[in-house]
Amino acid sequence: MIILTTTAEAHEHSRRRACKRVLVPTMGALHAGHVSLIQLARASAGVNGEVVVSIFVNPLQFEPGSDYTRYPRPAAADGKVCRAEGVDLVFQPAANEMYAPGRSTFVKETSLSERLCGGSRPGHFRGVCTVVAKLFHLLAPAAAVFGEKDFQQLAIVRRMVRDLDFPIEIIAAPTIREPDGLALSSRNQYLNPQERAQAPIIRAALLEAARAEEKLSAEIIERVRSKIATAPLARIDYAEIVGADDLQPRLMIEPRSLLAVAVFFGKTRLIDNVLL
Ligand code: PAJ
Repeated sequence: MIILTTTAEAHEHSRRRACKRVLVPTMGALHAGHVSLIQLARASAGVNGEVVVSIFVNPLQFEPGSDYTRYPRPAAADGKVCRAEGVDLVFQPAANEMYAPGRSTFVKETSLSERLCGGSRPGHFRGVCTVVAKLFHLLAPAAAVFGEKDFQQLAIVRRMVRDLDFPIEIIAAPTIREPDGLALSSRNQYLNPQERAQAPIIRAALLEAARAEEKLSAEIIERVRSKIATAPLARIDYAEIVGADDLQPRLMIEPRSLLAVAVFFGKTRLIDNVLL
């Protein structure tokens, strides 16, 4: 396994290799969700292809005062996971390697980014698009894998790829969960035992909504809100029903309606979604 840490090396490597390269962008603290993405990347790249994992805690997508400094960075454990999964190349740059001082160019998607997580985390998706565009340039993959847990991120990356003509196939990966339904996330380790015990209410509420007979979005959302409210430590950031492709609100449940929620447990914000 090759480990590269500078943008110059990444450019040089991308120019030299001709096989099918598939990228899995991550912020590290790798868990079984990330592993499932790596395995999809291998399936897409084939045995002769190259699976690349980027590990970079991107300062640009963290709002001021959030968890950027305390975000977990278990470099040795992440290296082990990548080796065990047969990853060919890890790109793990330092923050000052990716961002020159005085940077003034960003990539901003201006429609899908406005609602949901974009509403509560202004600037977040501009940071995501900017770093993903840079990774696409640096590593020049034929395909890249993104998780459906971050459904809005996936939709925005697809839009960016279309709008800016990146010759890159975007592969969507299903959400991997704990046995009790909680979606795996690097942030789950922030939860204290009481919060962790209550967090599966999110998935339970989404599944109940998916089974419900109601056709009016407002009624379904009310159901979700009252179910989540039964967990005393939960505080809802948003619960919305949108079209899965345009991420615009839907008054009625239609084919490809997406129910997306963000819920705080203490300072930890968890997201999840389900197609209705
Ligand atoms: P990170 O949170 O590390 O997630 C990396 C990838 O793993 C994303 O595509 C995410 O959707 C996926 N993922 C996370 N949890 C998952 C789960 N439980 N099941 C399946 N996939 C899961 O998302 C980011 O990093 C960053 O925003 C990034 C795209 C790397 C840009 O900085």
